[in-house]
Amino acid sequence: MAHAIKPSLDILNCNYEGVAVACGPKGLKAPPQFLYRNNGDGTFTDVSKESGIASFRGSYGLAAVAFDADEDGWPDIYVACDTTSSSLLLNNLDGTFREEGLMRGVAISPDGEEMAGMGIGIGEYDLDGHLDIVIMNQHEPPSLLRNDCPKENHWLKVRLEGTKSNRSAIGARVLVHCGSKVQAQAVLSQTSYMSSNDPRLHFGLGVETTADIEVHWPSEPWRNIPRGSSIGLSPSSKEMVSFPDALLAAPECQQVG
Ligand SMILES: [Ca+2]
Ligand SMILES: [Ca+2]
Repeated sequence: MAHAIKPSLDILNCNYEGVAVACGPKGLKAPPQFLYRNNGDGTFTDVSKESGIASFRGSYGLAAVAFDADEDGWPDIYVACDTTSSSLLLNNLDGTFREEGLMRGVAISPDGEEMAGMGIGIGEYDLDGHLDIVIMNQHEPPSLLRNDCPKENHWLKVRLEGTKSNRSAIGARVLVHCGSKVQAQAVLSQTSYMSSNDPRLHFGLGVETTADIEVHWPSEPWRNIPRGSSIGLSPSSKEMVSFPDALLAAPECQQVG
């Protein structure tokens, strides 16, 4: 902040309707971005440098959402930035990321303007199987970005409906075992700044055609959910799975919700 522009009526972005205020993002030093890896024991490790995330500089990142943009089975990250180009960080499958926002058409407006991206919502508006993006922009209409994913990777959607847990299944966590990997997603009421994702969870499977689904419902103690409560699937390629939690209760699981 020592080098930040001071409030002034004479400087753009430093006054509001004739009153000198703290300057907007322009003029402030663009901060680095961070990625923390979950250690699985309640702690996190800062992997910003080795993942390449820390090298993406020059933008005012405001909201970030992880989703599998190309359905290769590896999560990517979209970052909506304030007054600067937004970023799409694609997963290199080795713990690092590359930035392809401009190349993929999600960095700036169709007019070539940098937007003030705030909240992000990921979901499906056209049901073509590819996750689309809605961005809430400040002082501008929202942007709807259709995903024209060219690859024929397989995917799986999971829609949960609670009967003992809450009906929207908020708080449920889904693990998809596919090939040698495990993907984890949770049903949340919000996923970004004043925004939320499609409640249907979307998992990219890459070339895999089978998957096991393991659901941890909020009404069940985690320790009582055995691996055997998973449902094994053999989707031909792309499949929507919809089921209530009652179908997933293994006999030895005692529902408490
Ligand atoms: Ca991906
Ligand atoms: Ca779509």
